[in-house]
Amino acid sequence: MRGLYLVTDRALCGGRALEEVVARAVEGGVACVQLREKDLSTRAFISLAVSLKALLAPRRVPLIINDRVDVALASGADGVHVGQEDMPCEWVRRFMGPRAVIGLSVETWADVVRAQDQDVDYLGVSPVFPTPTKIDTKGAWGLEGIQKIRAFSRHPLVAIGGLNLANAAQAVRAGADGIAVVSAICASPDPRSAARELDARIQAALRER
Ligand code: TZP
Ligand code: MG
Repeated sequence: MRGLYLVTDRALCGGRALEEVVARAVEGGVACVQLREKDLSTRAFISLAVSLKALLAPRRVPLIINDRVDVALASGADGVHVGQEDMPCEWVRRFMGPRAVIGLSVETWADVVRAQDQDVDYLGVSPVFPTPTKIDTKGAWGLEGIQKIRAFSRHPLVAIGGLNLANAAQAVRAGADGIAVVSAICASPDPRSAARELDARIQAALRER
């Protein structure tokens, strides 16, 4: 997981269709999309996932589903992102198969240590900074947290939480391989330009390392 990673939030898209915002974001350089839905019915969740998969597959952008292995399997998504209270990653791997992309959020140092023996494709460093987009968090890692995890972990790191144009490059320099954003793209009046500007900073910082 390298580059710019979009995590969706339909409420932040305002009146715009999620597919529209995602399509523009991908034009701007988003390399991976996670569909995150907390209140949709299973049927509507699958339907939205199928629609995003059809949009993303021809563009070779992977679709990751937040939490829900059933929705990922039903929609042909490329992977699943789980948190510490969700299905254990061993089970996600068993259901999704060896080629699926599995992401795991780490919120504490104990999570990071445990993840070292887990068969996941990246760690979501969550959250880097406090953010109104997700408030049920256990504090924030800060840039020092990314550095500390980078020095220890064998996994690629995707940083998330309060990241934007002003701090994305700093998170990469601290050791993040990917930068995940919600509001910086979903709430932008111009998701394509927002993605393009973010991606330019991220790619420049990745090249410097
Ligand atoms: N997980 C940790 S922080 C977060 C998620 C889903 C929300 C990040 O949102 P934003 O708007 O990019 O700060
Ligand atoms: Mg979760």
